[in-house]
Amino acid sequence: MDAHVISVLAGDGIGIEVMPVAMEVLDAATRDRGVRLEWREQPWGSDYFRRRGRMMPTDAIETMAGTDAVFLGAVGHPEVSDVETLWGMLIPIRREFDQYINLRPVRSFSGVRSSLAGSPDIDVVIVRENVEGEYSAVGGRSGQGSPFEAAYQQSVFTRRGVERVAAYAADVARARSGRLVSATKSNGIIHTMPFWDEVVAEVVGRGGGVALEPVLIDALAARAVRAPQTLDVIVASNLFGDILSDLLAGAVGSIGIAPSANLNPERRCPSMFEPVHGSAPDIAGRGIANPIGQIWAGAMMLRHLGHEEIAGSIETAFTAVVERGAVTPDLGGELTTAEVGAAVVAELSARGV
Ligand code: GGG
Repeated sequence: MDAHVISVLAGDGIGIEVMPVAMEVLDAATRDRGVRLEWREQPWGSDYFRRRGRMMPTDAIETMAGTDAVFLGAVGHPEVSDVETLWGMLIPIRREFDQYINLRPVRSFSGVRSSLAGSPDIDVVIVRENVEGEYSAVGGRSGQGSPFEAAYQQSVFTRRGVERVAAYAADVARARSGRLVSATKSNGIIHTMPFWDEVVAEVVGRGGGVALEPVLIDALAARAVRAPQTLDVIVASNLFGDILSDLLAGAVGSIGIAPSANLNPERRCPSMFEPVHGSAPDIAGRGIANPIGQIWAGAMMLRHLGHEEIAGSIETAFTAVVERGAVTPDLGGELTTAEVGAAVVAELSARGV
């Protein structure tokens, strides 16, 4: 029996609703296949913050370090500052565990109406730098209360940080079409972005076998809407990668489908798997959140843990469910979160899993 201990952080809002559904799907897919998932559920998040004044206990990282992976739902609450929720939970986990790659696949599903005219076929992998860049704690404010008040935010791009994300993205591109688009803005951001361009070109050129195309982020946003079928693998900084992945997921039809993997490729620390969506307070508590992003993130987790075949069977099952229209309202359906989960479990069973 191959056993894995998983830290489960359902978090806030719809995270609490999609997480148990995804756990059920993963349990169903692994049962009888020689894999046992031992879930360690943690009550951390905004409710914990309101009771204890912090999103997670001080020894949270140490606690999770002893587990094989982190499965995260969503963080964010209308009554708690976004700075607390992100910098008190999501960002420290990414940084403490050096999860420097954020892998975000986005693809079309037949039968799911794209938000774009002509329903272009989208199949893109975004490789987002995940621990530095524009997400930086360096900065501050001055002149509060005066007309000269100002805020400063210092982006930090290190050679090592850019090199390792570029190398990872080049490997992903090599395994796919051999084409890699690098999101840049070196005409407007005149220090970090020319540095990004130089280092990405050096690393990709050194490895060979990849056609690199730097594209300004504004033009890339337009291209993602106008001609997403021309994109295959994109390497992007922390902020640009975050925005582009939401944009492309929205273009496919719903951000509720999109998964992401926060990876420590060297496996020195646990990696973390989460849907791209946030806590969605507007629909939280209604049982209608789309669980596919969380389920797909779970499949990515199993693949990372060495269970390629099981991951593939989950992906095949939820694809069949989505493509026959058994979906939540964000995709035009009428099913609840639990009903979509049950449909995926039934599909696994029908396929002999
Ligand atoms: N699924 C985790 C979550 O709640 N993400 C929302 C969010 O704001 N993420 C920011 C980021 O990925 O940098």
